[in-house]
Amino acid sequence: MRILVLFCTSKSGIKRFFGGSIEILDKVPFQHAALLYSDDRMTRVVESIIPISRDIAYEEWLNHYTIVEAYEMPELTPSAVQVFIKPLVGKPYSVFQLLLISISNYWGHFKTFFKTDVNGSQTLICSELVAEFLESSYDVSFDELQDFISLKDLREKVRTIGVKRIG
Ligand SMILES: [Ca+2]
Repeated sequence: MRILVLFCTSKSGIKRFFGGSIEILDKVPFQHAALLYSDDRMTRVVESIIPISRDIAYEEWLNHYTIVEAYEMPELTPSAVQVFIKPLVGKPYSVFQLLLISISNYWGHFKTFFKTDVNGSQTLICSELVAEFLESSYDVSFDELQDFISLKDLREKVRTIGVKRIG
């Protein structure tokens, strides 16, 4: 299956407002990350959003977002995709993690107080969902604790294994 990591902005005003603050804090030109998987029969997107993460048709997803950058990752077998995606769907969103990442963007030392994950895979944010998929599917690992992986961290890692298709 084809796998793409999508970096995007929201088409809705209120989300743009909140997303905009994330964008400034993270110093990246987008607010959200999602995972696209596709074969001859379908194209779907998995993403962590408020209130819970979901798996939706790409056409429907496009009603809500504009893609800023997209990176194609190495292909995976359909069974691998299903195994890795399933545990990431239906997980609550963690606004608390956004707060933690925002604080650490201003004060890097803040992160060193945390020796273990705050909530791990129990609750997610968008960058964390994609990062977790990449770690389980490819031979990559992030230096950050899972709960502190920002959009900026995610893009740096995606660029090392993916090929840019959009942006
Ligand atoms: Ca988490």
